Amino acid sequence: PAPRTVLLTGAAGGLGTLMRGLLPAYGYDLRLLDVAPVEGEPDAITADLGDRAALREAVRGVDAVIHLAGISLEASFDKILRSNIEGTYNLYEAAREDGVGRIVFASSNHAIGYTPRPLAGDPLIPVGTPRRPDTFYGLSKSFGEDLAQLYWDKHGVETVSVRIGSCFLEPTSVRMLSVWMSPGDGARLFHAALTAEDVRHTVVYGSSDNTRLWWDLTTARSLGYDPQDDSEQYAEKLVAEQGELDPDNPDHAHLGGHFVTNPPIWPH
Ligand code: NAI
Ligand code: 15L
Repeated sequence: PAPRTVLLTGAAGGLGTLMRGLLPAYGYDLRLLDVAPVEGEPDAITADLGDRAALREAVRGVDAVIHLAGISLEASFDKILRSNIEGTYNLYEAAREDGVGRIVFASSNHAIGYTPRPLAGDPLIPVGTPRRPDTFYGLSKSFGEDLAQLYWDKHGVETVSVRIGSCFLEPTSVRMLSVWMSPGDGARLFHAALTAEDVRHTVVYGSSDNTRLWWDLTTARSLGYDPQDDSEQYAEKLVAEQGELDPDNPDHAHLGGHFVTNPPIWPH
């Protein structure tokens, strides 16, 4: 049966806020969790991913989890270790113990951020491309994908790992014209990831059907995802303001954009 009760971790964040607005229309009963208070949601669970007892309680009885909680940008290794690596492990353990069958994991394009972006005529990047994290943050997403594979192979917990591009109301850079996922398409993709059958561990790219797309949406479409949006309507304005991407600028030459050259943490 299709999942109804879904735990949404990271509910106070940008994407969590967009998704808790959009997903109830698909029939989900969302249980919200975040370490920060979730505005306007007095029933939300306030807990850190380090609190295993709270996670066990939070997953009790849910049909699935959308796991968005974590540090969403580059940070020190210690912080990434606690929230993204140990935190995601704690969440998977709680899910396994409670028999939760499906997790949708917010991975990121930064798991493959050092991959050169395709130039005109190059093939789209497949999901099987070798991982090339651009930051400790991207490394933690690479870990999350491997953790998901382990929990499928060893424990039968299914995951769709969504390598999200940029999910914001509108694209704000020329790079984002390639990687943007509209909030509406984000909700469509999460719904597909929650309801598709036999996903085992499936890795998908999370974006709209952008004219300037860099990656292959085949695995996302195989879940039933049918994107409706394209960033191209924003292209004229953004290109006029910022110019086209320069292949000689490393920030423009890799999928991960400025994450490849701007780790604010070295030396440490
Ligand atoms: P965000 O930073 O706005 O939200 C993350 C939320 O997680 C915050 O509300 C924060 O309080 C919570 N959180 C952080 N550490 C926690 C912990 N230890 N315990 C409990 N809660 C914790 O990030 P955003 O943009 O909403 O992203 C959500 C997820 O999607 C993140 O995992 C991010 O890495 C991933 N993602 C987002 C993209 C985007 O375009 N928004 C792109 C690629 C990945
Ligand atoms: C991410 O993984 C970040 O969480 C998000 O804030 C954006 O920076 C996005 O990637 C991106 O690549 O634009």
